[in-house]
Amino acid sequence: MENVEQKFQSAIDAEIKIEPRNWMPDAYRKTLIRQISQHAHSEIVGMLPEGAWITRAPSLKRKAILLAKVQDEAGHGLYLYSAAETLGESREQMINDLHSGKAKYSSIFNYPTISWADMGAIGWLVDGAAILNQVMLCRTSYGPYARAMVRICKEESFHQRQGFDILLTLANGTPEQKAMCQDAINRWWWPSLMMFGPKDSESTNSDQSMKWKIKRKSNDELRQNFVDMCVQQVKVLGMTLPDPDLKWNEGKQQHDWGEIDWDEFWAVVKGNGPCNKERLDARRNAWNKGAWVREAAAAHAAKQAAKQKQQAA
Ligand code: FAQ
Repeated sequence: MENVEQKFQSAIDAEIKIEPRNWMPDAYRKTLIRQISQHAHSEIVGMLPEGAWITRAPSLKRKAILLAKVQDEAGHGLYLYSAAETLGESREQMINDLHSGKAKYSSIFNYPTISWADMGAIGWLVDGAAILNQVMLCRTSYGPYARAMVRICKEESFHQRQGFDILLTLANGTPEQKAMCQDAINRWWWPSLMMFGPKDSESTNSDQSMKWKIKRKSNDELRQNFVDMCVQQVKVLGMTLPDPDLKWNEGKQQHDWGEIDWDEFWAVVKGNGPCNKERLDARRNAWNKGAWVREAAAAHAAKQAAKQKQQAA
């Protein structure tokens, strides 16, 4: 057994991708199922905050763009569920775990979207944070996950650009539009920083995930990259980030910044955020309302299979 584990680790160290039929330690499989399914759930639940604005987009062009973006998120969820299925987990089980509240999804999607500017802030900040994390995942050690991430990242970068474009338009608009833009940045900034997970010192999974090259950068490292990137971009908008402690540290060649409200983070992760209940209710309702579609598809597939059997006989 030790020998197989050594061989597995050597393959990882040599940057050889692990594929579904390769031997892998149980804990590696479990970690991947946990992370990939949480990631899939985040994409699906993540459609809800923006979906609420499709009918209220300010122009046909903005509506078409937002519609396409939300559809992309559904596609990302589907690639990711498929990647997790290659590890032996059924989609039904994953979806049951989401609906029962057992499985997690990203904390960020438990915040409300109260103005059109929130569509811009989600695109710029939430997709921006997601990209930083996901670019690293294009090189993750499990083949199907890495390959799914390549396509997802291409689409996410379009998402980020469309969000920035919404904010830039508002930033160059009337005083009310400018205020809306700043308000959205103020509300989404800290929750976006929380997307990267707990501090490294409190991250239970990071050490092992880094050894297995599932993760290539730590939560804090990615969060720092994100802060440094946003400080530059917010200047283009002529807006500010809501952190009085944010300043350039010449010695470290990076920005220092304030403390995240970790009590808020854990409350949201544990199901007590502003919209946790609403989000899960929406997903459960959608699942129940779609029962007839699943039944019709299964009945059609069974009929086709019977027809083919009859023709072959
Ligand atoms: N929210 O030990 P760690 C998107 C949990 S996709 C909720 O550091 P790990 C696209 C964590 O699961 C956004 N829970 O965990 C989009 C663990 O609990 P567990 C999603 C969180 O796995 C944009 C515990 O805390 N992206 O946005 C969060 O090593 C716009 C301890 O944490 C991904 O899922 C959180 N923020 O690192 C869609 C990327 N942070 O499972 C629509 C893939 C941590 O042991 C609109 N995932 N937890 O019970 C990852 O890279 C990692 O899983 C991390 C967490 C970095 C999220």
